[in-house]
Amino acid sequence: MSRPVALVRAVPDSFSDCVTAAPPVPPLDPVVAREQHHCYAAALEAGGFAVVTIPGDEAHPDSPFIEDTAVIIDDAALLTHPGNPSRRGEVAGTQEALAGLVAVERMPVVGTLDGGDVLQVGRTVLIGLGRRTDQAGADSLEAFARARHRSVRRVPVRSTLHLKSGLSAVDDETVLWHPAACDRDLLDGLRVVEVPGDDPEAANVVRLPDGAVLVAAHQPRSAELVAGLGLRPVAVDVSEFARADGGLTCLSLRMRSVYRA
Ligand code: CIR
Repeated sequence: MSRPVALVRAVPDSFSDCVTAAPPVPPLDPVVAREQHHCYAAALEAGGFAVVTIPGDEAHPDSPFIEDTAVIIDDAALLTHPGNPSRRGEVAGTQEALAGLVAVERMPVVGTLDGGDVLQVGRTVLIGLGRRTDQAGADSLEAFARARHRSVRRVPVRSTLHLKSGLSAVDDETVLWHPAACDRDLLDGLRVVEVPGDDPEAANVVRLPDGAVLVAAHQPRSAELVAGLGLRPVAVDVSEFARADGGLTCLSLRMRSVYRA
């Protein structure tokens, strides 16, 4: 049986040197992260993805956050130019892994774009403008998305690292939204479920092909909201990645139109 592909990137020993807004105490532990990453990949697989794992990259501690390095629309990928210069070298590994799966395009090195700022809901692509993605980066993605008949909206990010740090989709029209991510008015036309509380990451979930929704175990609010929508939450512990400022979505590149046995 063929299933949509999800690409993940293994945790390197250097994971303890990830870029973080504040130094994590205690320091990040690559062994814990690796264990959690394994469970994350298993949950994607159980939910209907064919998971492809590429090796970790010791030179790039943040490389497990593979979502930031490419945006996939249909059967094509746009390689990004990440906003944090220390992460730009991650893109080569993603490029190599995607080569056999999708048509790959590279954006010009003017402007910055992180995949974590790109939310696809139905045929709409929301591009967050903030700490990691600028207008020139958004221009590249907009051209790529419009060529694939998507409508595009630019959304200033309020205070989260990425747009998706506080906004994600549970189906083709419904989003979980935390006010720290963006202005609610910019989500006009979508069904918006507000996530209460102090932690925007509770709004970061992953849709699984079988219809269930992956939620972070340390964010019980996500599971409640997802269940309230009549969907089945599947919890996975990604707390070590949260300490590195990452959420569930950033740990994989999901290709809904690319199938593999
Ligand atoms: C970074 O600061 O770039 C990483 N430590 C975390 C990236 C998380 N990515 C994401 O939310 N899309």
